[in-house]
Amino acid sequence: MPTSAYIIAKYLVNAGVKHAYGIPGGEVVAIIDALRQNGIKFTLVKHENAGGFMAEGAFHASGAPAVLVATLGPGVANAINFIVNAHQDRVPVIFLTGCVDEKEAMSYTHQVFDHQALMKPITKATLKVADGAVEETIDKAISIAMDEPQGPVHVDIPVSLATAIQAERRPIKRCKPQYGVLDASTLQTTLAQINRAKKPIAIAGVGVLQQRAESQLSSFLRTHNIPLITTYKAKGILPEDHALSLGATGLSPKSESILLPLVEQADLVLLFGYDPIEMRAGWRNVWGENATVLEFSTLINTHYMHQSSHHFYCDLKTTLPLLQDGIALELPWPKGEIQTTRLAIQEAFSATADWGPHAIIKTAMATLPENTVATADTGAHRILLSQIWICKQPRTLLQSSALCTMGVAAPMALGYKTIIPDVPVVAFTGDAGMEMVLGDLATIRDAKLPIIIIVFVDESLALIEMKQRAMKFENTGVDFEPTDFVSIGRAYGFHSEWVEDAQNLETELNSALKRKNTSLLACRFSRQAYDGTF
Ligand SMILES: Cc1ncc(C[n+]2csc(CCOP(=O)(O)OP(=O)(O)O)c2C)c(N)n1
Repeated sequence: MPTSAYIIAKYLVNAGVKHAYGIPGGEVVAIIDALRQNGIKFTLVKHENAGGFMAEGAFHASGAPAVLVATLGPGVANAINFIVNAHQDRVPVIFLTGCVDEKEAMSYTHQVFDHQALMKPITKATLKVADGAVEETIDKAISIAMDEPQGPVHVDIPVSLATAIQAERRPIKRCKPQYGVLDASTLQTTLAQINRAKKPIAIAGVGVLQQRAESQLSSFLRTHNIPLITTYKAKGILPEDHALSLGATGLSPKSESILLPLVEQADLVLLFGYDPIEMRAGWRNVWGENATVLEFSTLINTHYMHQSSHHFYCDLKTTLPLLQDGIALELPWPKGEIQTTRLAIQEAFSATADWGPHAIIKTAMATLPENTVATADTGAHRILLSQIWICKQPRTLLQSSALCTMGVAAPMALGYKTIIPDVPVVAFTGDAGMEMVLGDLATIRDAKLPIIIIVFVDESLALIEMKQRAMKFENTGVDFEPTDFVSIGRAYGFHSEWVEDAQNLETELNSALKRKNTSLLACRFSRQAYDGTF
């Protein structure tokens, strides 16, 4: 007869989970052992937050929900930032925590607080496992996490229930809901609306990835010559060097100044899985008053960032092929506006100096193989990177683009590499973001997997410093003393070097690709090097 913990682990295995991350405490040892018994590898991390981002990296590589385990009290509290990120960035997470038994909590207070009250506003659901309903609890948790929009679900497991034997029951088989498809008359109206367009534009977001509908969208756009803008998460749905790709946007004022005027001119805006949580305020109600806006997504519009003419709550994989025939657009944007816009973007983001953030990104892009998967941290480096890093495939640049938290790049890179070790994985991080997660360099060491970490060393919170300067404030709380990243990297057994020119970076990257251990390349440049770049 299985224990509750065993049943939980079994359901996770059935959902495709192979790895879990976290830090044990006495209250979760039974859960960790049940994971082990079911073949789920548990990785000990140094901070629950970083562990969460490793789990997220594993999700991007596998499609199975991310699993983070934390002990009661401080373990739960340490994971908050990751959980909020998963909520905003639409990452399916099962957050397993231990808690004291209800009877115990009546007269015992050490480390005890109300986990569920803390979790309620930052998760899709917070569940406490109930005796006799373990299957329902864990199956519900997985379903809620994986249903769109995907997100985190917290599962609190009372200590004595984890080891309690549960009666054998028939496994639950939830019927996955099928979204509606366009009926014949709606389809005709939609095709007619699309056919009337002279200046159509498509915008795609994370929903396309959640539905794994990128190839259907790409062939729809190619068939009808419709140009595409993506959010940062949806980069690569069309190869970004394709003539119809207008690249990605979200946090760069420069890119907005070029793209927003184009979108304002569009007479047809097609939104595919577009979630404006990644966008700046300039994208609020940007389309022209007379534009037809057709939205295809499963995101209920409670955000009010925009309104559409029709919102189809539908399955993209089955809907998009319906739009493949019956559309015959004359050459859209006949005055060459798309080509002009592409050139303007290229011009706006062209190199300004032989060395600096721009040269680092361009050199990495030219040197690393095409199948490289990159992660980016948060800060000035990330905005520039998201604008100029060309993704030819989706899910090849991973980042926190809704919550925009720091300390994600190196952990996420490790999580991804754990699932797909053959793919080169590079983490781009600012120096402050790196220092936020230094402890988890030890987890990277222990994993014995070769990732490449590129640190943008400018001894500055560059993004905030730029904003501070633009507001004519004095530099306060944004500059810091030099850190010897190379010695730190070497202390963890990595190959670590200072890099101060593009040629050397190319050489180091080529060697890093052949190495069996992690490489940390500390790319040093002067402060204020991002001025005018994005
Ligand atoms: C956890 C967290 N704390 C603070 C911020 C605010 N913030 C955004 S960017 C940034 C600067 C990051 O500095 P660094 O990692 O050196 O990157 P850079 O901007 O220099 O590229 C800060 C502090 C944040 N987004 N996340």
